[in-house]
Amino acid sequence: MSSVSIKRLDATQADFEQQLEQLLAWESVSDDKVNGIVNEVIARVRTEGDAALVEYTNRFDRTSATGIQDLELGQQRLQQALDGLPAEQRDALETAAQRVRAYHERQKGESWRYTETDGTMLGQQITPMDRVGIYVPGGKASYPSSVLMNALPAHVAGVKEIIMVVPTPEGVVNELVLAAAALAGVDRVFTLGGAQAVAALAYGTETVPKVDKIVGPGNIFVATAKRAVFGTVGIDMIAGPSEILVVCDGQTDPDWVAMDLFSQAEHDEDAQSILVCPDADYIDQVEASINRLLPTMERQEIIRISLENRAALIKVADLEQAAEVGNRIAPEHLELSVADPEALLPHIRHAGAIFMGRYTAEALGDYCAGPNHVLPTSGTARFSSPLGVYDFQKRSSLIMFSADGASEMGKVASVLARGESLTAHARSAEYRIKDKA
Ligand code: HSO
Ligand code: ZN
Repeated sequence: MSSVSIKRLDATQADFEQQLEQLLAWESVSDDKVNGIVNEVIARVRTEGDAALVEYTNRFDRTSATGIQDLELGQQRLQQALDGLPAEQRDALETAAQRVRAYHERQKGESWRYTETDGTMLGQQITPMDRVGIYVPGGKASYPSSVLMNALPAHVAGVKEIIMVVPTPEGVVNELVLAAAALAGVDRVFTLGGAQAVAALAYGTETVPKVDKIVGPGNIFVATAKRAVFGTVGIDMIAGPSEILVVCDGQTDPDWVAMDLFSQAEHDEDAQSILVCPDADYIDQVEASINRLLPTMERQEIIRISLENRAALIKVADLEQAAEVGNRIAPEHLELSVADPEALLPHIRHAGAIFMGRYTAEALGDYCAGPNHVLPTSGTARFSSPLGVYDFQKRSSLIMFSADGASEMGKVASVLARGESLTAHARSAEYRIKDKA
């Protein structure tokens, strides 16, 4: 088997920035043909409801549902999936769920208020969304861990009803996905997928309830449909391919680092794995590990394509420069595989999740550390955050004026309203001014 050819970059060279830009170039495709199909599917689900869902599902997922009742799995079925798991899998899933729940409990927003000296009260009230939809992909990217990561924060936020949709091509259901749904407090599950599932959640049908927000990853049809219904409902981010950036001081076992790079490369051919290190000899060692270990990997074809297309081994002057490169990339996952991660942490500004120290394999974060594995990708960690409880809560402002407060602020509002030529605003405020001159 030929050795893997991985790009080498050197951050101390003048053309580094240009090379980095090329390496990071990634565009989420928007396709006219896909847009056309998705718009038609959405329109038909809106007008024909359940009947369109049954027809599309039978056509696209090659099922033979006779009515919408064949496309819903009840709580009993979820419980049966959980009860049917081998003890080892059930224990692992329960441990993961418990840790993810505990971590997210700490994210719950607190309502607050304060009172001014004249008795005026101001504040902010936090409330959960009423109902959310979780899209779970079918086929190769159907991850039970993602069911936990999407549903548990909604549950912790206090969302009243969580609706899950998951396509079951040829009618094949994933027992672990159903078991995870049972553990995470999902209320209803429909075996729907694609744009038709997104449309059903966004607009509601006779049977599928309309939700307030849709989260969860999906293929290009799902992503396009989510974009199309945004505004009618809220959506989470549109996720790009998985990424890992390992910053290493050259002292970690190179096999560990090679496997950490594989762990995200195995997700798909477009995933991006990058090593940044000040030690050129160590980079050679990791490359040797990659070449030795790759033939032992079940998903070696995917890993090879991902590494050859999008991976890089980057030499830097020192760890501080490694942190700078990390900030420039703003990766989904950043491993600080160094002796003193705390010392490096203050230099890190942009990353979805930061894995500190040699023992902290990113894979632990994917399953059971506790923090969410739904993270900003493609450099969006510059301005966005992991999925969390706060994505399922809203804030309402609270304002209660005392008579004195209304009088004082009435004067201010009146002046500003007249400046905007909005006389009703001005007079509404002025009615409440005491001792009008
Ligand atoms: N690493 C993925 C999540 C995942 N990994 C699920 C394994 N299962 C998010 O980038
Ligand atoms: Zn992963």
